Amino acid sequence: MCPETEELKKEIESLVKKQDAIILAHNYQRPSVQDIAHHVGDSLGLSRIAARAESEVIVFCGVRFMAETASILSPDKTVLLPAPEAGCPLADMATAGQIRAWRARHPDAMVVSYVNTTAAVKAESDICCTSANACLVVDSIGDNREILFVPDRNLGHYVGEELDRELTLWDGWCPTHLSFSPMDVAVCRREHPKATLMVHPECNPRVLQMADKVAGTSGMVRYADGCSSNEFIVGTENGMIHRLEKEYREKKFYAGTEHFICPPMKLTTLSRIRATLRDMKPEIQISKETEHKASEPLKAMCSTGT
Ligand code: CIZ
Repeated sequence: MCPETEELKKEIESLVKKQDAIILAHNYQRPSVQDIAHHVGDSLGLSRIAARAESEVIVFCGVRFMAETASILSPDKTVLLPAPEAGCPLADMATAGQIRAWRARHPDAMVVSYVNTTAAVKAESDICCTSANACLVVDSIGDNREILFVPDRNLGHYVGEELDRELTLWDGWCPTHLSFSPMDVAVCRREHPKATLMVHPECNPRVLQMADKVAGTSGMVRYADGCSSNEFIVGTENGMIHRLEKEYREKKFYAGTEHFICPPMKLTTLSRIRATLRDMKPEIQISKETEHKASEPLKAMCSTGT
């Protein structure tokens, strides 16, 4: 490690103590950020850790909707987002006004929103889900209710296929996951014939059909642990490879494609974390009304036992 990075890490450590903070990093963050974090995980797992933590200050290294979720679940804590411009293109494909209008056209339907939504969209939803629990959440809703699933059409399509149930899908997608094509799968399979292919449900349905395992990031960590295979092709953002390599040193992990990069996820750097802790900003601010309304679908999700 270069002396500058070493110095930065020391400064961050001492600021963490001074501010009584905890650093949470999403699985898609840069390796250097994952390495200084107290916890690395998926967005909901990290938000739950934030809510249980004794620290009053949460530095959330991820994109905005994730820090918002942490703030909604920890309304009395200070949640800081080192890269405030880090949006999520998928989350930004649905606005609260659009969801209100959609619901008005389907007055008897339930709105299920993937956690990759803004707080304002969550506030218009009945129940949230993650990539890990989407099937369980949808299955908890009576068969006679129409379901409006927002915003990821591929995750919604996957859930519909798994449950043999028709869902009305919002036409949103993750550009990073869609960049992994069936052709990339064919190339990886040729290069790593012994590897097991794990893919994220936000990928193209044709890619999902070619996979050995479909899972969100927390599911991939568990699957790599339990699976007898020693080699894996990782069909999600490349930050995940660092997490998996650290956890299972004896196994090999290959990127599905070198294009598997979410640019907003890479905006967080060690120097921005230092500045965030030093200045105690930028802080996530959500109006009390939105916070309250957005907490309801998150609570509804938790009450399904997932
Ligand atoms: O919710 C998350 O953390 C995301 C974006 C992905 C996943 O599958 O964990």
